[in-house]
Amino acid sequence: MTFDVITIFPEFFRSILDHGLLKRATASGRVTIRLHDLRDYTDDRHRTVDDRPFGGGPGMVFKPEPIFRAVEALRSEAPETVFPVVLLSPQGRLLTQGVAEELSQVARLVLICGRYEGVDERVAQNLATDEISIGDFVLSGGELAAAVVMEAATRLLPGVLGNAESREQDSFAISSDAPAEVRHGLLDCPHYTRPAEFRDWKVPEVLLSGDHEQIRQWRRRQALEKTWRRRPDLLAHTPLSGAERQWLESLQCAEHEPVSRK
Ligand code: 9D3
Repeated sequence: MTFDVITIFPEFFRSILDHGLLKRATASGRVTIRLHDLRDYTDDRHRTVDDRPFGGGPGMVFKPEPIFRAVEALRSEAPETVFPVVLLSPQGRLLTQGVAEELSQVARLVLICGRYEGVDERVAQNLATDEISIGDFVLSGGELAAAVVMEAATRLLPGVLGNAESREQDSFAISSDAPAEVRHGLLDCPHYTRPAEFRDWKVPEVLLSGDHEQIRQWRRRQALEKTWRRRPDLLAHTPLSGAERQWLESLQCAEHEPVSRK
């Protein structure tokens, strides 16, 4: 898979490309990440990428010409192939695991990172094929969002993850052919490691018991309870057994966790 990132801050991506998953994926040749400096697609002496908004108002807006020129240069490299052009913007559809799975299916993805007050709307209307937001909070630009999209899509590519970090166990994984112990669409259960007692806080007895069926059931119930308390919205998509449904109903007398904790 190839990502083409269009940005005024190509250097911004160095640290994420030099560590962890994206480093491994690029080193093994499974992923290629090409960084394109938007200013290289300007045609004036000052390499201008932005201008004042028509109609007035604060801040600056990305001009359309350099962005169109950058994407069209990428298209002319491979005129016969079509690939999605994603504009990262607060107005986009929300990134979910499902969207990440969708994006990971394509061989090539262009990611346009905006800055300032925004990007000329003609980019969203006539150049981008998709517009994505990573959540309802304000960032200063699309670079972090592009990094998030690349990491989420890359870890879904065949051969990128080892068994130890198998994506089948991911909290938000949505594939349907997984073994029974996999907790789809649920938050994860708690994890513990040694020591069995730390500052008077003991690891739950069942995890030390060696009884794998009991452990499996405990983990499943912990995941269900945590999801019910913190993210009841996720349970709408979770297939539940009759026993699990009953057990959750017994929790209904208890309270959802308050928004602020401690
Ligand atoms: C404070 C400025 N806002 C006025 C209502 C609009 C605004 C413009 C540009 C807010 C953020 C940005 C820059 N953000 C992104 O480019 C962005 C983003 C985000 O802010 N949140 C979540 N996902 C994304 S993807 C790109």
